[in-house]
Amino acid sequence: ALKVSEGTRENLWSLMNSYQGRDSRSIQRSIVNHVEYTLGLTRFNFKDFNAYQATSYSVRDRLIEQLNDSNEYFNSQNSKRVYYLSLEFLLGRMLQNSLVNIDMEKKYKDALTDIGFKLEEIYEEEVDPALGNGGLGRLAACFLDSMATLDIPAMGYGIRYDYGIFKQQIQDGYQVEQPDYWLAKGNPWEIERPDVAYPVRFGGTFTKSGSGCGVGRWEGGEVVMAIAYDTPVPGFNTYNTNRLRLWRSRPGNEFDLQKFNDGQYDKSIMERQRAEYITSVLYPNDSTWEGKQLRLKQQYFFCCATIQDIIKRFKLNNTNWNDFPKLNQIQLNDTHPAIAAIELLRVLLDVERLPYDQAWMIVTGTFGYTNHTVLPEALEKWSVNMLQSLLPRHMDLIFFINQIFLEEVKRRFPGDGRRLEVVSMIEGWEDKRVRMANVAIVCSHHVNGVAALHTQILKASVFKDFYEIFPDKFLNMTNGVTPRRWLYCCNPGLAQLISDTINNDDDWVTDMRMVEEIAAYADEQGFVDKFKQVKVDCKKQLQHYIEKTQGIHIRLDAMYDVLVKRIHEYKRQLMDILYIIHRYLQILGMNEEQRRNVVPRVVFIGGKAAPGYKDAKGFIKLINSVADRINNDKSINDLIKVVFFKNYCVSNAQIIIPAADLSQHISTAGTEASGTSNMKFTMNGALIIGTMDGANVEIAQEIGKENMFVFGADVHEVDRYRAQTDEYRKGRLDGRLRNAFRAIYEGKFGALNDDIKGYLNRIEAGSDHYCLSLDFASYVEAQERADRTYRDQALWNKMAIIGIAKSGKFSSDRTIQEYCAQIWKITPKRIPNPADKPQ
Ligand code: BZD
Repeated sequence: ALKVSEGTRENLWSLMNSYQGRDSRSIQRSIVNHVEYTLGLTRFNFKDFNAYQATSYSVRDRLIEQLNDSNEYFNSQNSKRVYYLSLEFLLGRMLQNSLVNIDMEKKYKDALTDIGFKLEEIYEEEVDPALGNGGLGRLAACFLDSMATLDIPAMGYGIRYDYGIFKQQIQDGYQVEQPDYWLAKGNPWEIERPDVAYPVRFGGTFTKSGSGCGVGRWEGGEVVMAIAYDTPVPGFNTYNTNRLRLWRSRPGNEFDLQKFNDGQYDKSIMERQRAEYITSVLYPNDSTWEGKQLRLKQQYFFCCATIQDIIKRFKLNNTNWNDFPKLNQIQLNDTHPAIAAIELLRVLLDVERLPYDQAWMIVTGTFGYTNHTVLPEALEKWSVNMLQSLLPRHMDLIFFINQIFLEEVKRRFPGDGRRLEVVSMIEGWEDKRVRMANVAIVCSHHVNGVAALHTQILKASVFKDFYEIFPDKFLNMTNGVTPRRWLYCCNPGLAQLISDTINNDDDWVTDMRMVEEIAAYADEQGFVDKFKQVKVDCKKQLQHYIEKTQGIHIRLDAMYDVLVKRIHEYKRQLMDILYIIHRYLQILGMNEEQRRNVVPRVVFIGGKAAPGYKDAKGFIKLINSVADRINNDKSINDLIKVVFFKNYCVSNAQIIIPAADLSQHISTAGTEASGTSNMKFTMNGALIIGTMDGANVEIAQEIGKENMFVFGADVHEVDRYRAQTDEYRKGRLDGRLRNAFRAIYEGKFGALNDDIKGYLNRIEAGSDHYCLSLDFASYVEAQERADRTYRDQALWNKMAIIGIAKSGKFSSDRTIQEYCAQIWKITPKRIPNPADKPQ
């Protein structure tokens, strides 16, 4: 490696000074340079898309310098690091967020205007990198932003999928999935690192020497390479820039010369292509578990490369393995990367040859596990046979640690056979499966839920037997969202109003609790008027977006009622659309006078259904059928408009969330682990109609229940209702619900899809796991409260303003501070900004 003297350093530094220039001319020069020399175009003629590319490269140059300086600094200090392992990072577009975080948005805007481009239009050229399904992936992205902003030496690790979450089209009311080949036009944000590559083995055989867990030798099988692609993650108002490292699979280096010589050239090439499949596609399932072999390969592939990378970095400065947990904290975003813990154990035992007890201490001192769901059908359980054939040593080690663990449980809970059965990492007798949650819990020093209620449920039921064994392991880390993307970037009008009002520049952007000050203005006419104007502007922007993308004209003077999230039975989009049917039937029965009293609503329902999830797809069809009928019914004079919001994703969430008046978070109590869009909507001045589920409970605590439209059964009532018989529930079917069903059966909303009909029939027969009938009456009542409140605009706006003011808790900065203090035991490390150095 090149070691440079201080003098050479100065010289090298000054060579790159041009990139540091923050004046318009320097910005323009770097953009035009990239047009000519990176893109190979002429600077005299390039389109918006090329301007987007060149601008991104120009911003990336700055980020790379910051990234390298940060990394060098942390290495020189042998800093403790946090590694966030996730199979999903739902980043959303990067250009605006990067510019805002390095405080150059205005400068780039002016520089571009000068050479004939509009920054806002250039933003629209960026593809939305969508390497995640929903909340879990987006949470990982918010955490990256907060960790960088809070000066935490951290890295994200994941997979660079060729295909992100599918694009949703609607044909004849049905969801149709289109592949999302997001890399088609290149990705200016990533840095390919062909030199950072690690081998990953699958299959083969393993032999063991010694007693106990022994020392394993794993040989043969198939070896693929993991290649690193880095994306810089700049913090807001800090020089610190972290790294997101995503792995891509490539063929192993060994080429089958024998086959080649036998004249099977094409076959040997095809085998190499198989390696590339591993990172081809993101699995589009967010709530049911599927034991696909390729998914397991993805998980191990990325964990294996990541562990090698982390160990390599550790070895730069360290030789004492006992320091490993003190210097490295690895957080598992659900169980998807849990195999990393077994991989670390394997490397420590078989490669580093540490004694078992020491290796085990290192593993359990390093990992933390975050759970994101209580739905039993979502918990990962890999077939023992599959694990054995793909990862023989890992399966062997899981059996080994399980045996030791169960012996300890036996000692502590003698005669409790039921408990042994439940906490075992292995389930079943013939068709054996590995319960990954159990593996993750035993291998981690902390296990957390993502909202207070969710953590309570983990402790009291899902992981009760573990909680009794390890009471100190379990804690709560209520989710949060980054106020940079979800307020400052997506709602500049509101951000400006906040800054102007609390008279504190943009300090609140890194200290959301400061926003509380605006509560004092909730009754002040001048402020309220400005707030109203901000909302109207956001609604205009959404109106324009809907007109452009879906060809639907919507009125501005209506309540914008929004339900956007993945489509799932537990999230109860069905209950919303059944309510809309009820509302429509009600309006049909009204006279002119009564209709004048109706609050006009535009109802937006959006979200993707997993491609194999029949019922969810049935709901989309029903929503579109209802929309079709209502929107074309001239007699109701636009009192209701229903829009199925197509292809809901991060970039259009940034348009719809600021424009919402009413925001629906209506899951059956006890099913939504947290929810995070509820936080985003609150920060943007929408009022929540919702159940006491997930983080809604804490939002109510912060902003006051009286500032939300809370309804529905709580967790205990849900339990009691579910314990009743079908007969009991059938006898109590809500009358308005029955009428809505009738209207559907009668064909008011077009020809009926058999699946959806079957679904409704089952509810009528008393099979109502998600409690639609139980909650319908109170839902209707809450909707009526929302209408009454909306008619009193002063009250409505006051509630919305208090919501914004008291939403400070839900910044992911607070969440990350809690992880740092309670799980990772790490403190911020502020890196010096070289620009501050006296020249
Ligand atoms: O995680 C979600 C929960 O449903 C939300 O309640 C919670 O707010 C967020 C963040 O904690 N879970 C997911 O989004 N889960 C997935 O996307 C997923 C993906 C692959 C496999 C299983 C689940």
